[in-house]
Amino acid sequence: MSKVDIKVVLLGKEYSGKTSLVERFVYNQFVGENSYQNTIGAAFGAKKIEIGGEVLVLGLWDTAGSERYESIGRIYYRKSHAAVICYDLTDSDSFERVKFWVSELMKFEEKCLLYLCGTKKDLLNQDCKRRAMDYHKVADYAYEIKAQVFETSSKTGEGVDELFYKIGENFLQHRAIETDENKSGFGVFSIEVERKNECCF
Ligand SMILES: Nc1nc2c(ncn2[C@@H]2O[C@H](COP(=O)(O)OP(=O)(O)OP(=O)(O)O)[C@@H](O)[C@H]2O)c(=O)[nH]1
Ligand SMILES: [Mg+2]
Repeated sequence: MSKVDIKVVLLGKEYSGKTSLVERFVYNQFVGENSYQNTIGAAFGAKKIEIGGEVLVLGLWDTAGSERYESIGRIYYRKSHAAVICYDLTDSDSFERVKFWVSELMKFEEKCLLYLCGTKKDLLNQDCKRRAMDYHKVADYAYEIKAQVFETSSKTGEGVDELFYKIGENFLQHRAIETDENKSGFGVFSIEVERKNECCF
């Protein structure tokens, strides 16, 4: 595999589904709810994607969610183009951890684009009462911090490609704007965050 074009870090509470998200995207597999193995330190996966005829390599740094490894998370988010901050849609505590990583990134890695990812959507499809995080509340918070929101299931694959292809598209938009800035000598990059009207339960 050629060099990494887009550095993506996955952050979030332990058990929030980061490794499963990477496994679904990179290998198109889901090992199963009964075989949880917490990540120790961090793991790496990579995948080529094609957008508008251009091939890009996404490098995915899957960090350990356990607070024991917090300082390691910090090493991995440095110089990331994008951070996917995961929370479990059935666990409201996991969203508290999202806020922690958002404030870290906003302080120390201003250029990193933020993607909030609600995981385990299939569990809500089975039983909508299990939703612990209201989509609209998350969307309002995301709007404030200029992040984008996705809801995914690594079990069924729902929303997973959509998330990573969006990261690829935003990277290309960013690069195009930076090239223009170099020509004109000024300009500030930002991604226009849309407010999606998703159905919530
Ligand atoms: N039903 C369902 N279970 C999921 C999904 N994603 C992850 N899980 C399960 O949730 C548990 C934790 O998933 P992991 O992907 O290992 O979580 P993690 O965030 O990498 O955890 P740490 O490495 O400890 O930080 C595992 O039992 C997974 O099988 C999903 O989309 N649907
Ligand atoms: Mg893991």
